[in-house]
Amino acid sequence: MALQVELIPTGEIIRVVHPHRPCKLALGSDGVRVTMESALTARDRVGVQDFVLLENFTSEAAFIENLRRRFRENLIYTYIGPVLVSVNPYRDLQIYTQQHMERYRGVSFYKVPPHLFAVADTVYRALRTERRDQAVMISGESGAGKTEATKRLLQFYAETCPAPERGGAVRDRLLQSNPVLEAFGNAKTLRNDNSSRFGKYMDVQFDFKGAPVGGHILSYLLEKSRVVHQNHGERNFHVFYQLLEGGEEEMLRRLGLERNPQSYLYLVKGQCAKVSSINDKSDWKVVRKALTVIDFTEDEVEDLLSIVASVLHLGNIHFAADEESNAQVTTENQLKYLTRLLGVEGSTLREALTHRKIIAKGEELLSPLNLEQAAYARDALSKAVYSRTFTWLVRKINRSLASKDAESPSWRSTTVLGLLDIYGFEVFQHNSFEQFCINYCNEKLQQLFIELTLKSEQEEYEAEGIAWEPVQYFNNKIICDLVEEKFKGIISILVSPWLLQGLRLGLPLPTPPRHKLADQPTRKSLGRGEFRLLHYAGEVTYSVTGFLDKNNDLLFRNLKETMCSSQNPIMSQCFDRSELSDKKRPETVATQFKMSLLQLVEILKSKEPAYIRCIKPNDSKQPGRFDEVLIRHQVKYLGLMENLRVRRAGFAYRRKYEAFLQRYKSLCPETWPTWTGRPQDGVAVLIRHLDYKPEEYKMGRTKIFIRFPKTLFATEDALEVRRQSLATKIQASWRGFH
Ligand code: AOV
Ligand code: MG
Repeated sequence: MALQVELIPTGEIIRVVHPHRPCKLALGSDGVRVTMESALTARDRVGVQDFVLLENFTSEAAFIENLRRRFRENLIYTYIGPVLVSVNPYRDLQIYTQQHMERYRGVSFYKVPPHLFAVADTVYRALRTERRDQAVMISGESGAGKTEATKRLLQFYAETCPAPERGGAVRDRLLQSNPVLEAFGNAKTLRNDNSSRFGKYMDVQFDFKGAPVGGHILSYLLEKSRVVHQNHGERNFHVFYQLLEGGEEEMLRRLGLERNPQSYLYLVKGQCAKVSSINDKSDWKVVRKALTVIDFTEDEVEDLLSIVASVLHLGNIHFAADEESNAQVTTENQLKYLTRLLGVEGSTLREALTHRKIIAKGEELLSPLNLEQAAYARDALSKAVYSRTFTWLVRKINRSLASKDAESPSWRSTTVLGLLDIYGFEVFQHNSFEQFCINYCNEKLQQLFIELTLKSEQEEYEAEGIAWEPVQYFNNKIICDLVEEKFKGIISILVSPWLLQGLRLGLPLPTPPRHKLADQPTRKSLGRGEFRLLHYAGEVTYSVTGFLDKNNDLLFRNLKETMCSSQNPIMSQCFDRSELSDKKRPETVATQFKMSLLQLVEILKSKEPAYIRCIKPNDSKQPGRFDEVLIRHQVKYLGLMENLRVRRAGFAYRRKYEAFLQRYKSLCPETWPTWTGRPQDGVAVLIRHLDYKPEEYKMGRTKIFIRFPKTLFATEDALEVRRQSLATKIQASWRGFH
């Protein structure tokens, strides 16, 4: 067989990479005299599967190189201790099959290569054995793979957990809630063809036997401005395109819709109704089936789609100015459909779209709107209708997911496993209120990650009686404070009168103090009406145009009244009359968001955390491309190097005495084949036999801590040698036998 070698000069040494058995050769100075030094292990080819085992753990270059090697071999998962780092492969690697689930199910984390399912299984087993609630926090920027990971986790639990005694349908409902929520809450953006435009936290409830018996979803701030406007290259929410592409003729006729998305103003602003990676028609089939699984009756489906269609009709409502410059509706056909689909009086809706009702001194006054105001009112209505329907949808799904045993005593014995999948950090050319909220949310979760990982490491060292060496960590609390602090924070000043004044004049907001951050893009000077935040993940310049409107989220009173009178059962649940009599000024969007995030943080803190840190390998959504600059930036801002330093804090490796002994006991005659004493004493005997030096390790209360990777590697190599010699002996005895 011809030997193919690839020569990579690295200083004095030339590496010869054999496709099957890599080996390292030293080149002599007097010609081609080569001496084989030693066989390279798989480590040189595919990197280490836990970053804590990197020789040079403080080197970012070594970190990236390890990621690169693994990515090249399609190994997208690597650990930092218990934290899973995942690089989006942008291709189907066939690594989530039934066989993979079997392989990882019930198997110790460290016995199998890193995988999402290993985390899934570890979390599940902790939930069962310790009976503590768990939370898997998945983070990373837009397009890094959070939503995919969440879906795979759910799939793992649905397929590997035992079936509940009754209410087995809950597994299907858990899975099927996804396509529905994605249809209504995801959209194509420039960063991701299936970008989540809402935050999602999902609890899966398990009974005492470990069977999934229910679920509950919390959703966070849907980006509703997308309903009426999309930037170039982006789309509206998937459901609109799905309905037009996949809906039956008969249904579209009832809804008064045409198939072509180009007919709808709300669908063409981004000029990319068609996306090559998306099949709206087949996605629609999935969504339609899923609606049935999550308990939608035919009538409810019809009511829901009537609302989706109404939004499209609303977008096509045109106005013309009469001689007094007051807006008049000119699109009678649209109005006719709206009247029918929403179940409202035509004249009421017409009046509400063109007038504003003001109540002064107990008297109702109707003030006509000009063209601009009418368009504003129409868009505000579309946004309100859509976003409230989304909230309704989440409630409806929650009713379907609710454990049917909720009233029974066994309910109290359930444990929950939370999955957090939010919208990732994003920066566009133009960043507005939506990006401000999304990035603030990411900032908050990053802070939680820092707090919790540091805390748990510290606690482990203390529990094991090992001295803790403090590690410097970048703390982004300063940015969270800047956004959310009472009175002084940006969210508070968004409702302050002086700011209103400032924004109208286009004055910039105060810029926060600079702090150490990852590679910053070139700074451009701030324009009028702009402010800049130095987020943990990079610098973002926000434009304040529209900030206040979006924050105040105003819907004129007569539009609310009209919707309260709707005969569409979903609409009438979305618009409640009590809202009309409420005198109190409603909380602004950002304030509500802040409160819901604070609650989310409390929920997460009350559970045992697990982390998945997703990395996006390139900006072109392509497989196989490892864009080093982009990746280095993410490694930096996700705090992965610091995470690694904290994890190492002096020790590369730690393992429970039982597990360590079990793995290596064959290397010492005194512990092989069985050790009957305390595992800790067995480990002491074993490492004495292996000649560990005192500075190489420490014995904690339940675990051995090993300082350098090379100590562990030497032990691993010894194990490999023993295995091979054993295999040779077995072969020889077989030969003898024959
Ligand atoms: P995100 O949730 O992190 O972005 P997604 O999970 O939607 O990102 O991933 C974006 C796309 O990358 C997916 O649609 C897949 O095509 C691909 N992808 C991600 N993970 C994998 C994987 N493990 N294997 C194969 N392909 C994958 V955002 O919601 O925009 O923050 O807001
Ligand atoms: Mg997502």
